Amino acid sequence: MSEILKNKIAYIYSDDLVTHCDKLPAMKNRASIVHDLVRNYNLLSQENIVVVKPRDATEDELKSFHSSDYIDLLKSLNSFDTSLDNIEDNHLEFGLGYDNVIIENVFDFASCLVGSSVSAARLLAAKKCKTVINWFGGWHHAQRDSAAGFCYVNDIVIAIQIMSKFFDKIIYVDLDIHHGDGVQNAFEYSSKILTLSFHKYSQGFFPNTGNIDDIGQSQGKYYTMNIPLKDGVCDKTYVDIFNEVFSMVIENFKAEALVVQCGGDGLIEDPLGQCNLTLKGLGECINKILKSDLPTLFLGGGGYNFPNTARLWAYLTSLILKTDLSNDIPDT
Ligand code: V1S
Ligand code: CA
Ligand code: ZN
Repeated sequence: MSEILKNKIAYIYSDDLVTHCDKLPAMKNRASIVHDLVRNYNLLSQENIVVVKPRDATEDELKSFHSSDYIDLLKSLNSFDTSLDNIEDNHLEFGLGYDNVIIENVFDFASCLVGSSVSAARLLAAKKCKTVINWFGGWHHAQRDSAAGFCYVNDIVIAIQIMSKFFDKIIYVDLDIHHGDGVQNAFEYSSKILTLSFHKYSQGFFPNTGNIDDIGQSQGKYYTMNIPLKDGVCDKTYVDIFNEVFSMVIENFKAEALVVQCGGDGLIEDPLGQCNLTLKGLGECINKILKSDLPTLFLGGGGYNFPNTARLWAYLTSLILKTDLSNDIPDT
């Protein structure tokens, strides 16, 4: 296995993973659109990529971050009849309501989703691959005992926990236009995991956290970084700030690995983000990250203009593979 993967970039994919993600109410069919575009640009037949089928996460892996109460509730709701309107107060307490309605087979979804990023993290930890892409992961809002902001479980935290057993220091970079609150909260007491989120920070914008003064706690003080941005932020501002901050962090923190959440909701025409980033701007950030030449896990995240999100992730895949996208645009 390791010989086959040597020097290759792993692309995490399974039919089950896409089928589960396609059913998410806020992102209906987005996973298929993304995967179809990546595949039809022939990116998966490049010689330096290998498609890896992930395994499901175990209950212990889910509970390595989430509380037993929360995971046991998801398990008990696995065969919940979603056609009946019988939401209980208990469900709302665990964040299962407005943004995170109870979906069919919610526990199976959670194990499949977390399993995708756990599998990715294990490839990096075992040094089988230096770069892994999982566009179906990146659910940064889920908290220890609740769902939040379309995120049912936090695959990112669980992947970082696994990687941190093998890499002494890790930088988590969150390019999604929302604040990466769930990941920040999980590591705010740690000096080994530096979290860095770029996000829109304006009155009423979800999740309303990520002030520049939030810098971590206790031993983790100065290892939480927040870059709040104004409504409508454009490439020039975003990329200039990113370049300056990322260079400074790379020079001073001496990380051994990176985890990058590449949410596409900062792109122009995104109905939730309402900002003005382009593929070129986010691509420049990714190129800068690639220059650091560290083991890296690239994840998806938000992105509510589905065709544009698919364009972004197909383009980022081409940058990671160091190949040009064909001028023949696939029908998909
Ligand atoms: N912005 C926004 C938004 N839109 C929705 C939404 C829309 C239609 C629905 F049928 C259900 C929900 N929810 C929100 C935000 C959550 C945004 C999550 C972003 C996720 C990510 O891209 O970062 C990563 C995947 N939720 C809210 O604004 C929460 C409320 C605060 C709004 C008001 N209501 C009444 C309570 C919850
Ligand atoms: Ca962010
Ligand atoms: Zn987002």
